Amino acid sequence: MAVIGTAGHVDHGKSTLAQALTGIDPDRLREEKERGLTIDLGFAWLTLPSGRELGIVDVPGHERFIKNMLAGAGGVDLALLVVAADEGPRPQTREHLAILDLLEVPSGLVVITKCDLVEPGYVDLVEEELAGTLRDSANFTRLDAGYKNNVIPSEATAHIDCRFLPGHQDELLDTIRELAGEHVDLIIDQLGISVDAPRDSAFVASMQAAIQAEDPDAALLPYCLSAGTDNKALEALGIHGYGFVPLKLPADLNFAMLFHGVDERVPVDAVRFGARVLRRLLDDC
Ligand SMILES: Nc1nc2c(ncn2[C@@H]2O[C@H](COP(=O)(O)OP(=O)(O)OP(=O)(O)O)[C@@H](O)[C@H]2O)c(=O)[nH]1
Ligand SMILES: [Mg+2]
Repeated sequence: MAVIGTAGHVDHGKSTLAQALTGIDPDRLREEKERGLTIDLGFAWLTLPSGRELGIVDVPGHERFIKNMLAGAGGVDLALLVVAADEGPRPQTREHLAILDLLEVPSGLVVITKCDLVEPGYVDLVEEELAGTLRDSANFTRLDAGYKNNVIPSEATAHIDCRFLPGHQDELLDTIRELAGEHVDLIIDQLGISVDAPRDSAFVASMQAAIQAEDPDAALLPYCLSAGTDNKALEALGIHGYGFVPLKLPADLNFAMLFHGVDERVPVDAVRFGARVLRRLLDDC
């Protein structure tokens, strides 16, 4: 029997998804039902229309029960990484993903839950954020070949801008080498590190206070940014960069799609908001 495992941050809807798929409530302990929180592993199963049997191991998301999650994730054939649309990726989303990676779970997919709690269009933003957070990326940015119209070029060069998740450098380079094949030389002309800035610091608390003074509903969340290249150079000098660019953007502006694109722009009001927040942050430092 193939086994599917859930994974993801606390309260993002893992058990609800397992129940929706199977009709079986995986939270079997009384305390779990009373608290609405998974503590220990839960199990559910279903038979696919093809007759194939599937088992589901439902894991807790709360960081206190990470040991139980670890026990459940070993040996699953496919992981369902559950991310709630109203919160996006949170610390245990990344932690569980790292565990699945470590345990070499062979395949997985991301399930976005609680789509009913957000405005239409917002799910697209969550999807884009997830793509940058969960995957390495490689984009062709420059292609050069030839010097004359009627001469076949003896050489062609493609520049690839790669962004790898922390710890994924070798894997990404191996994949590119394999895809390039034996007739293409891979030359690394610039190699940056993946940096991870500390979250429990007075500076982060100041950022939180500065943004909440201008927008009381705002929450400061850590996330994995596929940009912020300058921070790599600063990290070498012992300076942590946070990519803190506070902009209060209209819900219907898909900024992620405009970022470093041909028509990159934000409303003037968003910049004014950001200037006010940064002023507060500077005053506090
Ligand atoms: N509106 C809405 N609520 C949802 C959805 N999925 C889950 N919920 C609610 O979110 C809460 C948490 O759901 P759970 O399934 O217990 O979350 P979980 O990821 O299993 O939580 P832990 O196991 O404790 O990490 C419950 O009150 C669910 O009813 C959804 O798609 N829409
Ligand atoms: Mg649960």
